[in-house]
Order: sequence, then C-alpha cells, then structure tokens
Amino acid sequence: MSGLTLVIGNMNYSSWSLRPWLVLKATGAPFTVIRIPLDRPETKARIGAHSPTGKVPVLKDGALTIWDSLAICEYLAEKFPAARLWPETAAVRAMARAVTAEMHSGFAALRQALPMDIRRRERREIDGAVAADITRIREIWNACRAVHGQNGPWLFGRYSIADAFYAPVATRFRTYGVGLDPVSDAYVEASLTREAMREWIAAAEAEPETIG
Ligand SMILES: N[C@@H](CCC(=O)N[C@@H](CS)C(=O)NCC(=O)O)C(=O)O
Repeated sequence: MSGLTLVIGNMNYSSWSLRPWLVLKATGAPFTVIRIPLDRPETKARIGAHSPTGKVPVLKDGALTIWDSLAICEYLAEKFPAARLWPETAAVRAMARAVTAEMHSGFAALRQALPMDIRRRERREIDGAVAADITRIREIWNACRAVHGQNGPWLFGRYSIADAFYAPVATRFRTYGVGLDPVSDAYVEASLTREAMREWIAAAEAEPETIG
C-alpha cells in the first residue's frame, strides 16, 4: 500500500485513534482512513490484519507499520518537520513531551469512569481517583496556559502533539458535564471548536454503531 493510511476504531469511542488523526490533519498531508468498528464479532480479525497488537490506531506508510498512537505522532513529527508538531525550543519540547507522556500512560481512573463517547450527554458521580485525575489535568492546562497563553490558544502556544493528546479529555468533560475553571473551560472550547475536531465530531455523530 502506498501513501499514508491510518487505521482507526469508531470515531465516537476510540480516543486513541483521535490523537494521531488530529496530528495527521495538522501535517496537511493526504491520508486514507480505514475505520474498523470495535466490539463486533469481526473486529479482532479485521484489526489483526493491520496491527500486531490487535489494537488501533495503526499508521501505515508504504511498507512501514506503526502500532502505537504516540509512536505514530513522533514519526509524523520527524516526517513533516515543517508542520512543527513539537515546540521548537528543547526545554519547551521536553515539557510538551512530558505532558503528552503523562496522558499516554496515565489517568486510568478517568479513562475507566468517563470513557470517550462523543454523542452522549450524562452526569456521572466523580469519585476520589477520578477527581484527582481531573485536578491534575486542570493543573497541567493552567500551568501551560499561564506560561504560553500569550502565544496562542494551545498548551504550548502553537498547536502541538500535546494538544492532540488532550483532545479526547476535552470531549469527555463535555460529555459528562464536568465543571472545571475558566482557563480549562476556555481550553476545552478551543479544542472542541478547532476545524479538524469539528470534522471528527461530525463524523462521530453520524456513525451508526453503539457500544455499551
Ligand atoms: N497504547 C495504545 C492503546 C491503543 C488502544 O487501547 N486501542 C483500543 C481502542 S481505543 C483498541 O484497539 N482496542 C481493541 C478492541 O477493542 O478490540 C496506543 O496508544 O495506541
């Protein structure tokens, strides 16, 4: 297969798929999407045809297969340096990588209690561990915006991979009506109204499948 192909799950539910899709859109490069609905009898075999882990997302670039959301984004940052997907200064880039890695490997309580479900609107009980995750996310967003806010609406001024990694959380806060603070609310609004995000949300809303 030539060119870039991103294999994703349902756009309504697959938070891991959303992240590299946003980053690919930010490159401006053309790409093909293969969408595989999750949680169906044929899902395992269909994903297995592309992914050694049986999970999405997967990026294919010619003969190359990359099967992890963060590895895909790092590859895209190297392949498309003009897209400036990470901040240019080493110290700022290190911070951006740290908050991105924190999302990639953390926030398990939040993920479990408030799964991405873009179409849903529902109030949920927020318990201690989930509340702690939310507090930490607000802390990250407030700290980043306090330092970089004068350079643009994003965590590090310019849109970066870090913003793509926090986009699914923005949808969760809207889905479950989570009250934040003015800085975090403004960031959620910026994240959800960005053009590429609107496109993803519209596609998620049009999907026929329901899980759970
Ligand atoms: N660490 C992986 C996580 C990927 C992941 O958990 N993907 C889920 C969907 S969001 C999946 O493919 N699950 C397989 C299934 O539900 O059959 C990444 O960052 O790409």
